[in-house]
Amino acid sequence: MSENQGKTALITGITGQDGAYLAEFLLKKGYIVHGLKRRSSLFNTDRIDHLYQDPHIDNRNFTLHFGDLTDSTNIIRIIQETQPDEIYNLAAQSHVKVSFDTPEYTANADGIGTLRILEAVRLLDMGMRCRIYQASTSELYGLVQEVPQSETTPFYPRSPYAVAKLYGYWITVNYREAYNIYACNGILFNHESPVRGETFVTRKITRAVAKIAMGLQSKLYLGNLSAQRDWGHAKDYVEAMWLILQQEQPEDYVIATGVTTTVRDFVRHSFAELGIEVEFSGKGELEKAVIIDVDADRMRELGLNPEDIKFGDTVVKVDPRYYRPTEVELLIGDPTKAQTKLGWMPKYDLPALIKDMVQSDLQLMRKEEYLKKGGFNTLNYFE
Ligand code: NDP
Ligand code: GDR
Repeated sequence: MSENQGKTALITGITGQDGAYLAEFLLKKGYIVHGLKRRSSLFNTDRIDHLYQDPHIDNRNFTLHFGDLTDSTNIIRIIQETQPDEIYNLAAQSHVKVSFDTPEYTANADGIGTLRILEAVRLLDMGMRCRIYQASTSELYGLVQEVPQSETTPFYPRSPYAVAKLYGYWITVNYREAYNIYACNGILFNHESPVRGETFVTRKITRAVAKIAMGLQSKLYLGNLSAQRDWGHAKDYVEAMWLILQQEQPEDYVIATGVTTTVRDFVRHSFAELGIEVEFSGKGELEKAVIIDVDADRMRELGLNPEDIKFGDTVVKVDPRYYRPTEVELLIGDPTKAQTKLGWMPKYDLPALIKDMVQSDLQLMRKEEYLKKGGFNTLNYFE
C-alpha cells in the first residue's frame, strides 16, 4: 500500500487545467480528493468528468463542493468538513489580459483568496497538520531584472493579475514565518496541455492550426509575436506541486524547463507538426505569416487533404487588440533548485508538448466538423 493511501487533499480550481491533472495524479497515488467548484449556469466540469463518482455510492474518493475563493465562510466550512492533509490553492482568475479588465475581482480572488485559505487554516488551528501549496507564477518577475529567473530574482509585476499574485506569494511566506504554517509557493512558469484554456496563446494557436489545416478557418489573429515564454507540460508541473509538499521543510520553488521560445516560433512549430511551413515577414502590426511549403505526404499520413492548403495564403495576422497595456517580454526559468532538492525533471520538451496539443486539437476539430455536417452548432469563439 502506498504511503499516501488515505491522505486527503483539497484542490481549489479543480475544474481548471492544473486542477484536473492534479486530481488525476493524486487519485492514482491513493489520495481522497475534494475539489472546490464554482457554481455556473452551465456545467463547467468537462476536464474532470472522467473522474466523477456518483454521490450515492459509498467510499467515494472524489467529491466536489460548491464554493468560491471570494467567500471566506464557505472556505472555512469546507476545510473544516474535509480536514485535508494538503490544500492545493489553484483557483484564480488566471488570464493576464482579462485582469486588466477585471482588476478588482482579480485582486479579490487571486490575492485575498489566498489569504482566506491561510486564515481558515490558522483559525481552525490546522497549521501543523495541513500543508498548503500556493499557485504562484513567473508573472511575478514581469519586467526583466535578470535571466534566467530563479527563487532569488527580484519581482516586478506587470499586470493586475501579477500584482494580486504577488500578494498571494508574500502572504503565504508571511503565514509560514508568523504562524509556523507549512505553506509553500510553487513559482511555475507557463505550462500548457491539450486541456489548456482556449484563450491562452498556445491553445489558441494549436486549435487554429488544426482548423486551418482542415480548411475550416482561414486566419489566426494574434498580439505580441515576440513575447518569449518558458513553456512546459501541465502533466509534469502537477507532479512538482505534489513534490513541493512532500519535503520536510516548507520552501518556495521555481518550476520551469529552462528553455524559452517566442510566440512566433510556437506558431511555426505548430504548423510544421501538420506538414505546413510558414514564413513570417513585416514588422509590428503589419507582421504576417504566409504558407511557403507543404509536406503533402505528412498531411495525407494525418488524414488531411493537402488541397485544403494554398501556397502564399496569409494564415497569421497581428491584431493590436491582443496587446497588453504592459507586457512581460521574456521569461526563462532556472529550475536548478527543483531539480536538486525535489529530484524533479520534466518529461516533455517543447516539441513533445506541441505534438500533444496539435494532435489533440486535430481530433477535436474532426469531431466539430462531424457535428457541423450533422447540422449542429459548434463552438466558433476565438478570443
Ligand atoms: P485555469 O484558468 O485553467 O483554472 C482556474 C481555476 O480556478 C478554474 O477551476 C476556475 O473555475 C477556478 N476559479 C476561478 N476563479 C475562482 C473563484 N473566485 N473561486 C473559486 N474558483 C475559481 O488555470 P490553470 O489551471 O492554468 O492554473 C492554475 C493556477 O496556477 C492558477 O492560480 C494560475 O493563476 C496559476 N498558474 C498557472 C500557470 C499556467 O501556466 N497554467 C503558471 C503559473 C501559475 P472555473 O472552471 O469555474 O472557471
Ligand atoms: P501568460 O499566457 O500571459 O504568459 O499567462 P498567455 O498564453 O495568455 O500569453 C503568453 C504571451 O503570448 C502573447 N500573445 C497572446 N496571448 C494571448 N492570450 N492571446 C493572443 O492572441 C496573443 N498573442 C500574443 C501575450 O501577450 C503573452 O506575452 C499564463 C497564465 O496561465 C497565467 O495564469 C500564468 O501565471 C502565466 O502564464 C505563467
